[in-house]
Amino acid sequence: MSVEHVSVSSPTKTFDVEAIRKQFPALRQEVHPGKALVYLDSAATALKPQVVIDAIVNTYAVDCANVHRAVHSLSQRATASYEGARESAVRFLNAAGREEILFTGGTTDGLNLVAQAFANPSWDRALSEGDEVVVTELEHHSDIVPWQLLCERTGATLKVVPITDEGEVRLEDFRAQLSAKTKLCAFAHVSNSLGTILPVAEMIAAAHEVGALVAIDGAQGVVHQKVDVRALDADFYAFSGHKVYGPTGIGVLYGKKALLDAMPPWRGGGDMIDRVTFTETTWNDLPYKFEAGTPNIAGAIGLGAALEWMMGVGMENIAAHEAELLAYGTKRFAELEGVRLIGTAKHKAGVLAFVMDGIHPTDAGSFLDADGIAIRTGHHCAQPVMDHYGVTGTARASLGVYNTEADIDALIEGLKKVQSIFG
Ligand code: 7TS
Repeated sequence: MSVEHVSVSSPTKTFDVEAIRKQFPALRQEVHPGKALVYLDSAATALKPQVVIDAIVNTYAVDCANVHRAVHSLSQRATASYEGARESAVRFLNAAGREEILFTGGTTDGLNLVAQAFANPSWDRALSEGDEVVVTELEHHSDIVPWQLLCERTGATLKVVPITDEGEVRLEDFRAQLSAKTKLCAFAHVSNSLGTILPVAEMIAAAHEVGALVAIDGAQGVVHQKVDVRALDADFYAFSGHKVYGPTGIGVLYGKKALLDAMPPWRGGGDMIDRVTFTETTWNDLPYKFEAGTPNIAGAIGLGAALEWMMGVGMENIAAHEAELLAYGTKRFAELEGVRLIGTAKHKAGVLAFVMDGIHPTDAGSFLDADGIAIRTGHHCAQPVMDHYGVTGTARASLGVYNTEADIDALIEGLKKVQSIFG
């Protein structure tokens, strides 16, 4: 339903944010009497357009059946929608085909799937003592801890690329950690705590030069710009449905077909097998080898609707709109005395993280909430980033496609009010 409401007459202009906003029912609420919602927490989870909600409701209300199992019409329809969602993800990422798109529980789940494979000695890429895994200092915990667990299990060593004080990852610092020992590199496309856009194409090429494979944490990467996994030459690319205007509990792991073919499955169960006997069990074809059990059917269908919705709005339009807002927000923050932006990389996506002199981020967040303004405060699951800046947490406003300059103005006025309360 939604895309025809969006007037897009050229790649970057006549993007109608008011028409977009009308499609998000959550934006119609007052959080407190007289306080309309100003939602600036999309990096944690994005609001959902009606078209996504409708797709989920329809799955449970009408096409309520298991997939890949029955000949009856409901199951056929559910299966067609579920596999249609996979096709949407193929186009969204420009994957080579449906075998390369695995439905997962989200980014965390996808990265753990990759980590499990590298810990499994039945894969010839499995790690062992002396091997190295390279991550960066700005990773989300879900792109740190799976690799720590992997190293613990295999005897491999975790190496960390430091960030600069602007929150950038410099290519020469990344290269300095690479050697013939490097078997796997894992890094974010976009940092959730700083907004930094990493030079992923160059980093992937450098990792490949030493023969390492690369897993990209794309949780924030797919939100703000068009991602082409083949142009990037990513080996694995994980993202979550709930950050791309889709449901929670669903995500995608892209993997190159040749790698997924060779990788052992992680979870055993229904759907992932070809033939089961007590002497030998063989695996189903891709992508099902990695999708054991009844999947999150409504989640996948909702995610498919979300990806179609984003592509309908136009990734270029989304990127241009958010870049304008980020520039506006950065300029307005400069007006505030005693407020320091954390994360000032040259290439940045829609995150404005900050600390305030003498005011705890949680206090700032609570006072803003009283005015209906939703931001996130805390360590943002990136404690090493907080350690880098010597803070326990920050306040973070993060942008989505539905945000406006008025939202930024409300935030700035709200922060001025907080400052006046704290004297
Ligand atoms: N990687 C990055 C860069 C993220 O931003 C997040 C979630 C994850 C991984 C994990 O995603 P999940 O869907 O599997 O949980 N980031 C945030 C955030 O910034 N605030 O809340 C969740």
